Amino acid sequence: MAKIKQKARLPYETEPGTIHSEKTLNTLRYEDVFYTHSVGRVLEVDRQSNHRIRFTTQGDVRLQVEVWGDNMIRFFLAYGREAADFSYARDPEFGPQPAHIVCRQEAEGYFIETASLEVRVDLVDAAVSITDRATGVEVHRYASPFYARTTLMKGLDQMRLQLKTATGESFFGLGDKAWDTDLSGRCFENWNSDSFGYGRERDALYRTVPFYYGLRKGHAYGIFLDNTYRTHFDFNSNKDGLTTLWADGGVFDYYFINGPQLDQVASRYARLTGGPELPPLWALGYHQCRWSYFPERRLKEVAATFREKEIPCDALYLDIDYMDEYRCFTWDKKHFPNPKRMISELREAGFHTVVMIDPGIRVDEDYPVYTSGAEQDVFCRRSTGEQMVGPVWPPECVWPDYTNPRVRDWWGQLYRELYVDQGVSGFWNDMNEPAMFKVNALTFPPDVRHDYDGLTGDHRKAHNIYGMQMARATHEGLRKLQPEKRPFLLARANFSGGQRYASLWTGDNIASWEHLELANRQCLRMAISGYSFVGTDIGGFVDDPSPELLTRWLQLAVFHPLMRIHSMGNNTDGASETETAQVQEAEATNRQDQEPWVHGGKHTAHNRRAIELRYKLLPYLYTAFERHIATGIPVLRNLFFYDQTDEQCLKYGDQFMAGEDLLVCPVTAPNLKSMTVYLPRGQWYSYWSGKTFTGGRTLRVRIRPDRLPIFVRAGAIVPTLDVVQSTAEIASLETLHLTVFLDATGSGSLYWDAGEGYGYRQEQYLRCSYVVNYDGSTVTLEQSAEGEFTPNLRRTSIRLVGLDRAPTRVEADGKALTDAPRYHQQSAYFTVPFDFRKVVLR
Ligand code: MIG
Repeated sequence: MAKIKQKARLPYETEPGTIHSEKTLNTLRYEDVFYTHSVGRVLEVDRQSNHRIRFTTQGDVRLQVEVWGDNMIRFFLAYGREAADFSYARDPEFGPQPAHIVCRQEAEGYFIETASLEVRVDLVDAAVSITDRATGVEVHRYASPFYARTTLMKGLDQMRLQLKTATGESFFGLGDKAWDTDLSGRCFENWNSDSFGYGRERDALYRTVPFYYGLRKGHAYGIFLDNTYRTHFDFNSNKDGLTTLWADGGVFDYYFINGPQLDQVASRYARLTGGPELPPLWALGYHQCRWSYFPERRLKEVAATFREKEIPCDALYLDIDYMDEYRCFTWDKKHFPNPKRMISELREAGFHTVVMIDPGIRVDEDYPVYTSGAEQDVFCRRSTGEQMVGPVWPPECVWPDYTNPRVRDWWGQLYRELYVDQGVSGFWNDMNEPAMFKVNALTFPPDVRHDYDGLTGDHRKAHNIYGMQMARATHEGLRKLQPEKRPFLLARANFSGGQRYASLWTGDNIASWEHLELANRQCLRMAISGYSFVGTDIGGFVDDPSPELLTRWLQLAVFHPLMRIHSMGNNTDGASETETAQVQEAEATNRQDQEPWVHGGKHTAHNRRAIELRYKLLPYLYTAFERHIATGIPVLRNLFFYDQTDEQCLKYGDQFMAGEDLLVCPVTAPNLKSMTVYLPRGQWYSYWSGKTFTGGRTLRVRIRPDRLPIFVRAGAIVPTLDVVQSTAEIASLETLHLTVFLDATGSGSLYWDAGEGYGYRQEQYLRCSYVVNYDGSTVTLEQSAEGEFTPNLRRTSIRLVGLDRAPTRVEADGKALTDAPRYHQQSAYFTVPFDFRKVVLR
């Protein structure tokens, strides 16, 4: 029997019987009464400046259109007093770019034409449509006029845009969603939430990125809604051909970002909201974490075991238990009697120490952070004027209002002792949604007030940027305290643009195969949403991974820019008072250690091998990171970024490109002997065997326990280094390895610098560009260099893969090599000086 389809009430529609429109009688009383507002008929168009066009209309919603470039249009829709042109998300250094703009008015529409786009505003109701001029594809069209709603009790409570969805249109991005790669068919909410043990279905996670990609008829575009209130994105969940975006308040300030390539959308969004700084090189090494390592003896034991078992590691973390009863910026002296000595001893052994700092400040008259904060009036207040007091780790906390510049300065200075005097290398900001225990809302009540950089607002407006402003305060503080050092900050809650201040981990995940798959999906989604410096709790935070799961997770995380094992351990001592039942239950069953050696034998060997691969690939990763900063192209990209016209790429949503050239195929199920992967069009090499494959087809590959299937684009040149135990040893390496995966032509590059500090901004960097040509008999490989950094590297050991016979002669800069090249399985191996200009191989 056919299922009878019931028309579901759309989420933005009002519940019947609760509130009423303006048509209601004056003699009756209701819970609440609402009024609707629109832009209405366009009466006059005023081109205020070259790029800004203001519409005077009949309705009470104001519309302004700005051209921010030939491929970026900003729409500013405001009601009532909500009108300030202010943004936390936008990169302050970015603004409208020069564009070719022609405007004209016709009988029924006003047209704004740029080199790439035609924007039409209908005069009758101010509905907008946008067409790509080159392809003629309509990429943006209102399905109904823009709508705002106010209610007597709540004021402005909805700003809503409804767009037409094309058949087969796909949607990606939107920051942290554990859902499928393609977001179509579902409605999502953005509201930063502490999400302990979240699952695939859970909607609002720790961070908010109201930016998505649409892919329509092979044409990609992006929409960024710069609104910090709770926002909702419904991608055709009712199968009615509609995409509905709405915000619970504020200004509807959105950018249409044109492609047509996904990469172009990514890089334009990155221009708009900014990119991260180059991280210190050690931060791209392997990190070991746990809740919590203590006392000092235990931490030292972990450090020693890494070195003894020769598993590379650069950073060790201290979770909340290092503090004196959860007082941020203090030490538990019983467990850590002399932090400065301990940190410097770890440093000698090549380990950086990273410590946690939470936003909840313990209410305690004997605690200087609390007393100085209270004195300087830095803590959030409720609408009554009282301080906002609530439970987190300390049973009573107050929270700094990071939306106040004065408070950010105060906060930044608090790191002085840890960062400057004691030698802590990096920080980890947790619980900054802000998370609060004991209440279902998990956070502040809506009446809490915020400075919002002088504009003032309540928590509904500031909630989603609270964590971002904490990260900003920390980042800016660290920059001021040690201007010569690159800060390393890991933060949990965040908002669009927050990638300028911090890296992130995806929060409290679970040790399961499903979560391994989610981990990858979340990292990819964050990366294409502007955050390339991402990682997950490897092995899972809650529960214990099987040996195989931990290994597969490590193998995958080699390619996630933040590579860190973290697990919750057993923390029933001390914290139980404020813990939720869910946390207590998880703790009771979650007792195992989660270092790479815990499963012993071959498992340790596999885990070591994964981490070693990470260290070998550091030059490749670092180069990819630098390229991300320069171009906005994400370090990780779904396969369909490689070829957005190929539907198979979309189907294999978990495969991804790490950097420009490596195609990674995660193994997300146990006991696999083989699996099917997809190679997009073009020529590919197996990273491991050097065997070549023609793409545009699926491939059944054998799975080995000690590595993932990895492929390389033919023509790629991949720089690697020998394995070191920590990045501290890298400066003394003398050999760079280059693997050239031959094609008729190819290219690659290496970006390198001191790995720390800002010398690179004064020419102290090195960028080697390689070009290779192969005509079937002769290979020429040329190198050109730029920048003034002189590394310790002396030689380049080259492997040319894909030859069909052994070479007879190799010349470097006109001189024959003294050592004949070695030839093995279609690869030639030889070594040349690091600064070679041209190698010819016959
Ligand atoms: O309520 O500091 O996501 O990584 O280990 C838990 C203890 C608080 C949550 C973080 C997790 C961290 C834990 N924190």
